[in-house]
Amino acid sequence: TTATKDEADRSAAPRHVRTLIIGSGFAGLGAAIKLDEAGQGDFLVLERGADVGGTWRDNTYPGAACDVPSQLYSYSFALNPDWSRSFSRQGEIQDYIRTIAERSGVLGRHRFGVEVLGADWDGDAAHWRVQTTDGDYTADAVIAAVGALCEPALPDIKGISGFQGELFHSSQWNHDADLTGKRVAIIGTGASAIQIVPSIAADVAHLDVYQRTAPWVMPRADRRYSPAERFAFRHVPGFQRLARAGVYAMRETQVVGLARVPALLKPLQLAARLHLRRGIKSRALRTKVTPDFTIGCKRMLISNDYYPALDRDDVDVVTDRIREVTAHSIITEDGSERAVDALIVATGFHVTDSPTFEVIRGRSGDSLAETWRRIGMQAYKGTTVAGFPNMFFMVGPNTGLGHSSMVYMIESQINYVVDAVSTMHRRGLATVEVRGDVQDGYNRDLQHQLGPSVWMTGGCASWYLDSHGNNTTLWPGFTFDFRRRTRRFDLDAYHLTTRRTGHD
Ligand code: N01
Repeated sequence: TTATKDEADRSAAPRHVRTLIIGSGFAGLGAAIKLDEAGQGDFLVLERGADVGGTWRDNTYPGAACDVPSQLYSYSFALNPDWSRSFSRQGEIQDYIRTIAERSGVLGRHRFGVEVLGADWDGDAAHWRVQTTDGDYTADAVIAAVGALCEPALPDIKGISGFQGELFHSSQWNHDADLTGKRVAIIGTGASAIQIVPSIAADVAHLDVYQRTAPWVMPRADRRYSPAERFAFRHVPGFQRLARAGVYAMRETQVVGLARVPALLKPLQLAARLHLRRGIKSRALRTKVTPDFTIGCKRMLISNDYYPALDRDDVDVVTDRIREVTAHSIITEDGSERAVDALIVATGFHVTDSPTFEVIRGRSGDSLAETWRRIGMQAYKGTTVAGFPNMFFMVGPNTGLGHSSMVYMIESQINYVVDAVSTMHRRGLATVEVRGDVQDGYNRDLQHQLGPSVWMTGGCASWYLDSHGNNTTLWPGFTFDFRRRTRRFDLDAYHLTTRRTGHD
């Protein structure tokens, strides 16, 4: 019966909503809550997972925790006085998101387990046609809140598909796989790997860490909050907002070193070297894991237990390039072979080449991926793209941060998008499409600002850069500047048509 009903649903006429939100992580959920508050409650959230939370629902690997202080890692409209630590762990963040979702009253307008297969702009009807595993929808506006770090990038290594042991990506941890007493290999030394390594090192028989590029690692100022602090967060008016403001201000000062004057990063690099020296006794190992680029060029990592874990006798750092994976081993370029029972690939995500970009087709019929291959991955205010009317991208190009909380950027984008949807409704606008010249100017200015930044000059290759060599992921300035620019939907940057006359 269920199958018949599903088939009937899929063949039925498309269901129409004013706003369709794709994804229910911090961005999609926040947009839903704020649309509702703005009286724009005619929306539906499609989420391919079984719950809200996005990256925090998916990344359940051992040791998963946030490297942004807890005080900054919540919506400003829903502070969490109950954080137990200064840097929260995955479970606590996921619980927070779920609690907010339940409290908000928007869960009834969520459809879980529904994957979006494609979205096409229908110019005649002035709406999006969205194909999903639950049949077709049409929507006046689409908010694509699909996340930037959600499509696992699997390494293209000879023989890996024939590996006979456990094999999984860090963001798809197999909790049924018991690693106790096994020979384990992990490929990658990014933010995910450096949390996994110390969490499993003591349990496995042997751990090989395959490092292609050594990361810079700083101390992690993580601690449990005292009962007095927790009392104050909950009961002393303004105390938590003050704590949040303090952490925010400290983080913002890093922008000056990262983006404006990379030379100012020298003391930070010195501190990281001291941290390395304290964490690893063996000089040879220290040399092996000393980075060869300026700190900050790639994401700066924080950990107190990564270096001591690498220093264990039963952990090896392998820097020779991997030549081949066989059924039960890894062979490196120098010809040595290491037995492996379980292989963890902590190799990151498709950020600038997400498969989602292939299935969104705009006014000309070109996909977002084709458009971005041609002009580079760019948007206006990280949110709208010329040729894609009434489509709003959350965590779009150049909204990422190297220093502070993405939740702040997400909330800024939410202001902008909710104002856009409200404005369209109030003014009877059928379409809003950012002007190409405005988008060009905005991005020229961004790349100009990014030019001297450590992300461009620091001597590293990173997922911050696209295939054109441009930094298309990071916001180069202060986050309050982004907040200021996204406070209002700026109609004059857009081509508009109205429902009544066809033109405005
Ligand atoms: O992924 P990454 P991640 N052969 O892309 C290596 C966020 N995050 O999942 O540096 C061999 O950073 C690659 O090597 P190289 C955070 O924004 C946040 O760790 O490219 N190695 C690198 O070492 C972060 O930046 C938290 O030379 C290969 C690693 O794999 C983002 O997620 C926690 C390879 C990939 O590192 C991604 O982090 C965790 C290959 N073929 C993650 N391909 C917080 O705490 C890749 N590598 C908030």
